[in-house]
Amino acid sequence: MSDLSALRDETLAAVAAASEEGALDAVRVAALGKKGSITALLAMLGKMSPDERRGAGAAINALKDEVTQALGERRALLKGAALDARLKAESLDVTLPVRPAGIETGRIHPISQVFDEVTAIFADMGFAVAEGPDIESDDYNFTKLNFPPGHPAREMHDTFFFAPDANGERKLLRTHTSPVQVRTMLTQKPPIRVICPGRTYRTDFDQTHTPQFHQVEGLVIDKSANLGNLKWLLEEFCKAFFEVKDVKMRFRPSFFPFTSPSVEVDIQCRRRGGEIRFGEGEDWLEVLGCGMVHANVLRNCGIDPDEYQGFAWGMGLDRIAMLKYGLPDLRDLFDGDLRWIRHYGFRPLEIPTLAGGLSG
Ligand code: 2NL
Repeated sequence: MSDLSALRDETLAAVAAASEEGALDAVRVAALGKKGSITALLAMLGKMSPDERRGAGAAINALKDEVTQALGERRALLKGAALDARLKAESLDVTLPVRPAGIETGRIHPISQVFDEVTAIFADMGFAVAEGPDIESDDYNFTKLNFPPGHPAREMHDTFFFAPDANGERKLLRTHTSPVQVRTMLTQKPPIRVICPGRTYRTDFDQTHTPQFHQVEGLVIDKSANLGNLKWLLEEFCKAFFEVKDVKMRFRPSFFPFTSPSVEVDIQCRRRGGEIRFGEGEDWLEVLGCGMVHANVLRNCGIDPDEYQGFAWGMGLDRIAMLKYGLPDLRDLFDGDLRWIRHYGFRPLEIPTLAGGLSG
């Protein structure tokens, strides 16, 4: 029994000496683990006579209980001490200013803002938004749109072509968003009312052109869609977009392969210094092109021109963004300069709606 009392003193001393939970666990394993000293004593009970077992069993079990309890108490103590130490070390200065979140410092690019504004205006008039791929076939970008074979616009002029594939097909970067309308006509039955905003590409780079730019086109196909409807629609659009009560617009005859008749649209403005005002003045500013969809285009896209007719329009977003927000240089739109976006960008939560105001 003196063995037992030595083991008791030794084990309890080890428990008391353990200074962190890992060390305490090592003491537990050494005493009560599979190969522990107390476990070994308990295993010996099986080999004793019933008399011996009665005396020794009680003493060994009492030792086991005492050690188990000591371990539990020591563990609770160490846990508390560890928490106290962490709380001391990780003190937090709650008086420091809060770091601003991305939602406050991030900015919406003026092009994205104008996309959202244009979408809000046409959505309000019942238009859906359609999108398509930037890489297009010659067929959807040109042929279906009534560009005659050998037409200069489809040759190297202005178009980024890819190398021909195994079938000899030459893909390209769309030069306008019209192929999206082609896809819409091929897959949907009239009446159709869509706008197609997106990226477009032409091999042009100077003060007023970037090789990648942005367009919004619109398309209406119905039994009686006519130029009068188109005029009204564009007037409503310009008033809403430029946020003026009244605009004077001028419709000039023009040419596009995919419309007939074709029209270019100017709006009246006054330029003073670097500033432009719409709805007054004596200058004219070209804002978009439009027309009645050419019968060949309707036919090419599976629509019977004897039953349906339609109108379409297209405008450069970069240009109307510059006009509306007084952006001095087109190339700034594509530079990714943080100082510029902080000045000209829009707050993420001020989403344009007709009811709430477009530009806040
Ligand atoms: C401009 C002129 C225009 C269209 C685009 C179009 C599309 C189809 C059929 C007929 Cl699928 N027309 N789009 C029509 C007239 C003008 O864009 O100056 N854009 C910047």
